Amino acid sequence: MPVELIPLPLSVSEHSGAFAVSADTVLVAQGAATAAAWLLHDALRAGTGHALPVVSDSGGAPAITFVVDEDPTLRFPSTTAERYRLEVRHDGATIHAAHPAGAVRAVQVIRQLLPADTLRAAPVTDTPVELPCVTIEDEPRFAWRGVMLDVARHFQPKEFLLRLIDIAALHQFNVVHLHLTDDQGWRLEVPGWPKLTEIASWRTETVVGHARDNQGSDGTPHGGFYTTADLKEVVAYAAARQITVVPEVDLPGHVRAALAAYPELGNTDAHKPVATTFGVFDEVLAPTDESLRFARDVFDVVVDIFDSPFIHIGGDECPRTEWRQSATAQARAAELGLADVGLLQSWFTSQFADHLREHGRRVIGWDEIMDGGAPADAVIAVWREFSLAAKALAAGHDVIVGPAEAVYLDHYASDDPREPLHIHGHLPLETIAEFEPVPSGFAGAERDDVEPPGQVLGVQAQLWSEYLPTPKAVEYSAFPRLAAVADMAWTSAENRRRHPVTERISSHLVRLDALGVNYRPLSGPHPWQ
Ligand code: TNX
Repeated sequence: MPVELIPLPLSVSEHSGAFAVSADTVLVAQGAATAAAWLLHDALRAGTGHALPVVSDSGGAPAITFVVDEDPTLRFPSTTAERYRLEVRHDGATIHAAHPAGAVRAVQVIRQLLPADTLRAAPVTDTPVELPCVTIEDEPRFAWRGVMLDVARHFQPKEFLLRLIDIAALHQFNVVHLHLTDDQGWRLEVPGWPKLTEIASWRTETVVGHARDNQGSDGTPHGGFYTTADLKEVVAYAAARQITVVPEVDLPGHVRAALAAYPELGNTDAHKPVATTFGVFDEVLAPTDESLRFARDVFDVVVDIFDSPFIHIGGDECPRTEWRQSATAQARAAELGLADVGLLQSWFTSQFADHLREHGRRVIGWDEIMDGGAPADAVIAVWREFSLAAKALAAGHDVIVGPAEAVYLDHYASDDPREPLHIHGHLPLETIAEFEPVPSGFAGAERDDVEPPGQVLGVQAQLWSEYLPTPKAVEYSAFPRLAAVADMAWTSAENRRRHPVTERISSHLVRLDALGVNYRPLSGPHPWQ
């Protein structure tokens, strides 16, 4: 059987035969290689029941050997840090990498090379599992391979975040972006601002409609938040898999939940509850010192919890309506010398970027932060339409490509009327499989690391959760389409053309089955979600 991997490595040479992984196999690793060996240990213990020892010397036993010759100049995000070579022979396997990240990527490939049943938590088996003999030389096309989960519209249990991280790791993603705040909920604790978790994390009704459709709600309360300890656990779990958790606090728009807790941060005297419908609301932060103090307190706790070099400040869909109607906002704009109150968003973005820069972090914002100008070091997360990627690159920004037309997994997977309720149009797997994320005219813009600026850092899928109330619903929307995004993000353009992901997807479903993923069948929608 030819090896069918998702994503597809740069080069795979298949040899005859296999290495039999049994209870006698040892995992050899030292120093920087040890973490990857333990990751494989955990995977094999779950899948075979055997707890293979991690040792510094095989003592002649059949071994999977990890060698990490660390190059200290490598840093995230960088494609070179994730480079690895995997060689499987009849008598053992060896992994070579120059950074622990590369060794962890090799572990994920081993998980895919083993029989899919090994991904299932299984009782102890005395039958060895076969790792086919191969030589793989690999490195990702893009340094940023992300998946965003919106935990604001619907709160998801911490256990599901861990599960999603593990499944993302199997697909060689290296970023999990958590959209932690929005109009319908606030999901983290901030010292000094207790009402965020007492009030802003909860809504009294579950949303079933869309603001644009004027639909109502069914009256069921919904909400939740992660404790600081929960989030630190999520960050550590991801770090063990060489995944960075990128937090997003969406400001200055999409703040109805925060304003329900602290109405004094808003522009009007209206005290509205946490939103129970979806859409774009007029309520935004007032451009005051108190709002800046709030944002600084929030970002201070965010940088304490998350070690990501990038912090997402949101910045999408921020209507100017309230600023135009507010004398205070107009006075502030005049005092700042802004030609128009609309430029207050740019002012907010620069304030956040300055503050985060003091913490050694860079801001990411949705593409609207370019309107009126964004700080030169801001990364633009392109979502409204792909053409904005070229615009952002031309302006010298680093770019994360995540447009609705190519990677919005909250859209319908097909136009079949039996698809469960989703948002907007439909995005079939084939469209994702064919999408080329580097805009024409910018060929080669993905090859390097963070320097120089003006590059495509990578690709990111979004899972907005207006209509994804449960882990099962998230999995249904995410899979198998997320596997096609993984291939777009990792696999070289040439390999994608020669071996389309659509030809490898059926064999991959066996892996998703073993993991118990509630994926949408290729043949059409489930009658359930
Ligand atoms: C637009 S994408 C939004 C989200 C919605 C999404 C639904 C973006 C930055 N803003 O608030 O959830 O559409 O597809």
